[in-house]
Amino acid sequence: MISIVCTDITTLQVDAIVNAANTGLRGGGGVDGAIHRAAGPQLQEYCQRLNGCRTGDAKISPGFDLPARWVIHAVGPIWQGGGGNESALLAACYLNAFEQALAKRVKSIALPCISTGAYGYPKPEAATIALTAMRDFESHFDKIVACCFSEEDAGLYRQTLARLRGETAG
Ligand code: AR6
Repeated sequence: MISIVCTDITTLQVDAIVNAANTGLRGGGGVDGAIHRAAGPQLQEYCQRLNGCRTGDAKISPGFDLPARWVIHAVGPIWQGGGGNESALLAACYLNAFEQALAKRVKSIALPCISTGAYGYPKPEAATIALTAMRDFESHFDKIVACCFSEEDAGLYRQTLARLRGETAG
């Protein structure tokens, strides 16, 4: 089941939340900053030992002080106009985040709109990639939460999900 919510991802009671991280896993602004603040300093210490993460890939850590047991740090591409393989990298980032979750037997997972903040990915295209990946993995989880951070983003996600479902219906 995919549900679309508009909230702070750090508050969600799920097995794993996904972070929109950078290749150095150094923490930063946006959702990354919020996750590090809520998880506490142990998260930064743990991440320093993970040797970074390539764009399109994902690494997992404990959630420390978060309600979520795990944090999956996924690194989305920086938008460069579309000619830098960004769409494949964004799709890979969701796929690898789900693979990390499955390896830990995660049943409920929440994901932010990766790359659409500081990294500048156009939101409609990013929503299609994100929700296509969520649909591909839907049957492996009890619950997939698409965690938007504005009502506008949540509306776009609802519209996009309805369109994708319509395209495959019948
Ligand atoms: N809960 C859910 N979503 C959030 C939250 C939150 N607490 N805060 C922001 N968002 P961004 P990126 C949304 O910039 O574009 C960091 O510095 C936000 O509205 O967090 O992948 C990293 O360290 C947007 O829709 O991530 C990297 O350097 C979405 O999260 C870089 O930014 C992603 O925005 C990654 O950039």
